[in-house]
Amino acid sequence: MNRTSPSAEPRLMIVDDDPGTIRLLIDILKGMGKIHFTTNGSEALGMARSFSPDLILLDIEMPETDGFHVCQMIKNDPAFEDVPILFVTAHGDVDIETRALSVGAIDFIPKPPHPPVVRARVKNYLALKQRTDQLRLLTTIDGLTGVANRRAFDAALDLEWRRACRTGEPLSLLMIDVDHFKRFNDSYGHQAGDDCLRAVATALAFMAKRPGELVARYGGEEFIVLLPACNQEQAIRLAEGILSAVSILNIPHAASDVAPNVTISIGVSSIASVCESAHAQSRGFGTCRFKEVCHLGSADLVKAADQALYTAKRTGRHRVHFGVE
Ligand code: GH3
Ligand code: MG
Ligand code: MG
Ligand code: MG
Repeated sequence: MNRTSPSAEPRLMIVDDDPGTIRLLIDILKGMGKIHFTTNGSEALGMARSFSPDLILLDIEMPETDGFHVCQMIKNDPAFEDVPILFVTAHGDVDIETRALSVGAIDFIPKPPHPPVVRARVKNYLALKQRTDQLRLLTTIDGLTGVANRRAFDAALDLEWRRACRTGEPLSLLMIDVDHFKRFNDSYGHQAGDDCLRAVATALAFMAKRPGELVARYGGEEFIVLLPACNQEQAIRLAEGILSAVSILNIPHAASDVAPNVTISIGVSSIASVCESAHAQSRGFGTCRFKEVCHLGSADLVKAADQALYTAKRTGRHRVHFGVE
């Protein structure tokens, strides 16, 4: 996702087939941020994905892929939903302006660019982008632990579930619950309980940090980890690693009958096995053959992880469990 921290240097991207205009814009924008540019419209989406711009200046008239098309491609990717795109154009034509706004542009910069106007517009839209990022952060991050919140998890899970159904890639989940946490609060106090949750969340985030992996606080003392492109065996292996990582935090828990320190239990689920038990057929190799009739949804993956967690608890805690029994 493209989210700038308030202190980060803004990233500006210029797409224009005319090197002269690019040079001029770079000169005008000097000191306002880090600039990447391309003269080729068809390279714009790839550059946006690798550079994560905070703002894009886009030429309309370009050979092959014109600005409208580039704008549409970029705006189709949810990662760039909040990134302002300003069209740089010599046209004052109402139809062109309407079309540009309808494909997702936020404003225009007239050609030839007038330096004070360009700087003022860019400054305003960068400020807007920064405020949007801060709001996004507030609505997607769990205030206590700093990991993603339930809402952010639900959105990411929905996206990854659909992607996995489309591509046949594996997808796994870890549902994690702190063992005897009520007793921990009762023994050490709620404040210490909060510190413990923060430490556990940090350990989880440290362990699951491959691109696309997401650690979220699912509720009270429960966390969930989304593992795209990760099969059952890999998920179980990571879960075992997470179990050890929390143990070696060595947070004393005298009231636990599991261990002298804080431990967790983990339920693991994987899309292949959820689909297999529903369709009595293996999937995960190539695209799903049951797409038309499938009644499964991402909630089934969560339910399977939850059931596995329940078994992990019932069979002694401080363990990883996969499957219902
Ligand atoms: P189990 O091993 O079966 O999971 O037992 P448990 O005691 O951990 O589970 P239970 O659901 O009985 O208790 C969960 C406790 O987590 C109760 C609640 O006070 C505590 N808790 C939930 N959210 C927070 C929080 O934000 N901070 C603190 N300090 N405690 C919390
Ligand atoms: Mg041009
Ligand atoms: Mg619980
Ligand atoms: Mg618990």
